This record gives sequence, structure tokens and C-alpha cells, in this order.
Amino acid sequence: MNSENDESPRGKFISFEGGEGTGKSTQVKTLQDTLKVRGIDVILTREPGGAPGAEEIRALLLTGDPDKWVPMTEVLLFYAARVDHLQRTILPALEAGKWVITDRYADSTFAYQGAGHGIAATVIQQIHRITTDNFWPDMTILLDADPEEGLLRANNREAEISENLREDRFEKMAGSYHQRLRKAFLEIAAENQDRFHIVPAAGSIDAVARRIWQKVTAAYGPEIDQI
Ligand code: Z5A
Repeated sequence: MNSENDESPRGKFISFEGGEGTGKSTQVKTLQDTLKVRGIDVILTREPGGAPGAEEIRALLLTGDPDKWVPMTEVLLFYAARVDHLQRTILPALEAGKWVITDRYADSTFAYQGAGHGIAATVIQQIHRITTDNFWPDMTILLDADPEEGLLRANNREAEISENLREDRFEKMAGSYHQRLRKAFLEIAAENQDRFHIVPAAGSIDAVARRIWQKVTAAYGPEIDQI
């Protein structure tokens, strides 16, 4: 991916996945801060979103009635946003040697639209190959929690936001949907053990951050120490 004259090695691409309220937004920021202190140039991004056009698509996806879109439209909207995010934000940063941490990526489509809404994984895989050239993170941290605990945390936070600005379309889906999601994420992790690390999301913010840092240093300690 780097040109021959570009001396900076490609950065690392780390995604965070998991159900609502498991602490992804909190932990991506903490990891970014910790890496920055070590001298690593790291950007934080998110899905859906992460680029101007993709953020516009985010608003279409996350507000309104739970049944606003049929599942296949939802898949295509997530991938429309993802391609924009990948080409305008993720790939240029990695090629410049920066590390990229994203709050969700394509595993969420396999869990939410696949296991959650019945779109076959083989269909999503084909769309992923065509639109991203089968591009995946180097490391994925799965924050695993009981959905009831996560939804409680997410709902407490949403209660502080006025109703028309709430990005709570998915949170309004039934409890059984969220249980299916947890199972789906754990299955996806089991199928992709080369890049997935399951981190229990229970406990204090600091305790979860320490678990994540252990995973990151176990994988990239030498690279981090070199900088
Ligand atoms: N989606 C999809 O369907 N398909 C796709 O392909 C993609 C996404 C990419 C994105 O919503 C939605 O899009 C998502 C899946 C779907 N469904 N929903 N909803 P989002 O980005 O707005 O929300 P989210 O990704 O689900 O995350 P979240 O609800 O914002 O939660 P979080 O980021 O995991 O947690 P948090 O914001 O860091 O923490 C929640 C609250 O708990 C907050 O007040 C924290 O201060 C608190 N917190 C965090 N950690 C702790 C600990 N350890 N103890 C106590 N309290 C804590």
C-alpha cells in the first residue's frame, strides 16, 4: 500500500465492536489517549460515519422508526457509508503511517443486519468483497456484556439528549434482538480468532481499559516500544 519512497510503515487498523452501551465510545477514546502518550499518531473514527458524506448517511440510519428501512436497504446504506469512510478517512490515514481506531466496522453489519435481520452472511460477504476489496481490521476488540446492562447504560445516556436528536433507532428494537446480537458477535469472534479479542465489558471504565491495553500490547508491544 505504501509507495516505494514512502518510509512510514502502514499504520494499524483497530476496530471496536459489541452491543449498545458496552463502552465502545468510552474505550476508543481512552485507547487513543494512551497510544498518543506513547508517541503514536492515531485517529479516532466511527461507523456509520467517519467522513462527511458518511455522516449524512448516519443520520438516515440512526434516527426514526425501527422499521423505517427494509433490511437490504439498511445493508446498502451501511456499505455506502463504509466505502466513503474507507476511501476518504481510513485508507489515507493508514497509508500515511497513522493508526486508526474505529468505533464499529463491518462486523456490525454481519451481526445487526445478518444475524439480527436475517440477511445471509454470504450475501454480506459478497457486498463486502465488491465494495471494500475485502478490507478488514488488523485487530478487533469485542466488548462483551449482558445486553440488559448495556441498554441500561445507553438509555441513561440517551435520556440526557432531546427526543428529536436521539440516535436510538436500534436501541428501540426488541430485547430478543439484542440477545441475538450478543450471540452473533461471539460467533463472529470465534470464526475470526486471528484478529478478534473478546474483552468483558463489566467493571469500572479503568478496569476495562486495562484489559484492552493488555491485548494491544500483547499484539503490538514491539511496534509501540519502537516509537
Ligand atoms: N449498526 C448496524 O446496524 N450496522 C452496521 O454495520 C453498523 C452499525 C456500523 C450505531 O449506533 C448503531 O448502528 C448501532 C449498531 C448499528 N446500534 N445502536 N444503537 P451508535 O454509534 O450511536 O451507538 P453504539 O455503537 O451502539 O454505541 P453506544 O450506544 O453509543 O454505546 P457505547 O459506545 O458502546 O458505550 P459508551 O457510549 O461508551 O457508554 C455508554 C454509557 O455508559 C456512557 O454514559 C458511559 O459513560 C457509560 N459507561 C461506559 N463504560 C462504563 C463502565 N465500564 N461502567 C459504567 N458506565 C460505563
